[in-house]
Amino acid sequence: MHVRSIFISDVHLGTRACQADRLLDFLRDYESEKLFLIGDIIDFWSMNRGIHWTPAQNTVVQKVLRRARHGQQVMLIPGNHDEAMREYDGVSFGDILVRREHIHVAADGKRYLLLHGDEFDQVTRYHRWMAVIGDIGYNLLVRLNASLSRLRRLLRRPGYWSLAGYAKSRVKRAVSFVFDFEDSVIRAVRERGLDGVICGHIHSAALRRIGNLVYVNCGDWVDSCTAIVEHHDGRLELVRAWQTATAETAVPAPAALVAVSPAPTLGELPETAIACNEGVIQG
Ligand SMILES: [Mn+2]
Repeated sequence: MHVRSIFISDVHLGTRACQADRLLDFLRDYESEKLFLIGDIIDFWSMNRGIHWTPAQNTVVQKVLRRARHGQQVMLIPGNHDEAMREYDGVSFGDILVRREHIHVAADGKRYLLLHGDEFDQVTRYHRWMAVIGDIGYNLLVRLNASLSRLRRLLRRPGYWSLAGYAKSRVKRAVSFVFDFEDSVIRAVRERGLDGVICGHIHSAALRRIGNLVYVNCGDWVDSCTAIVEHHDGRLELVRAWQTATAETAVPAPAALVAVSPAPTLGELPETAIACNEGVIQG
């Protein structure tokens, strides 16, 4: 498929978690005029602790360089895991332009702020709890807690300490973290008079209207394997690579794709968050 632009973030090359094969499949399926790499592409942070570099990750780099060489506009907006690159704002490396942030004008004239997003993150560490502890995890914790209480009685420790309660407070902070993040990003975009934002960082793909603005998050390539594409008419679409890989052979393609127009309205929460609210967070 040929699209106008591709937006990807949080690839985390150099780590074991990086799903380079999935990304290669996606890049094979989607050709574009412009390619925007929106941060945490190479994970220098974790590479300090040890490098996990596979042939597939090498191929990702080669494919990106090749696109730039063949006249595609390729831009790298560094994230917090590749923040060393931020010193090179405005510098081109092998036809890849590095920018701190960028205003992308879509084919329909809409103006989107492109930035990684860690600038708006107050509590980076907590959001992973959201993925780790769903309601299944919560039930598990409750059971684990029963054994823990027995142990505490055995050790004659006074009082009652709830592991699940502790985790619950953490999840609560995680969920509010995601919405705080979106709120502050959207506020910044509104102040600048733009139509929307395309960011990454929180590993939570999204494409929805918030008021009169569009909030777009590219997701990641360590877990969800998602990207945003802009069609030639300016329409944005969230592509989930897990589904596009099979779309050609078996499943009808449109089911895998979510377009911007029927996106949920302001106030509606993503399903995961609703599940969290019902299952876990009850005060
Ligand atoms: Mn990040």
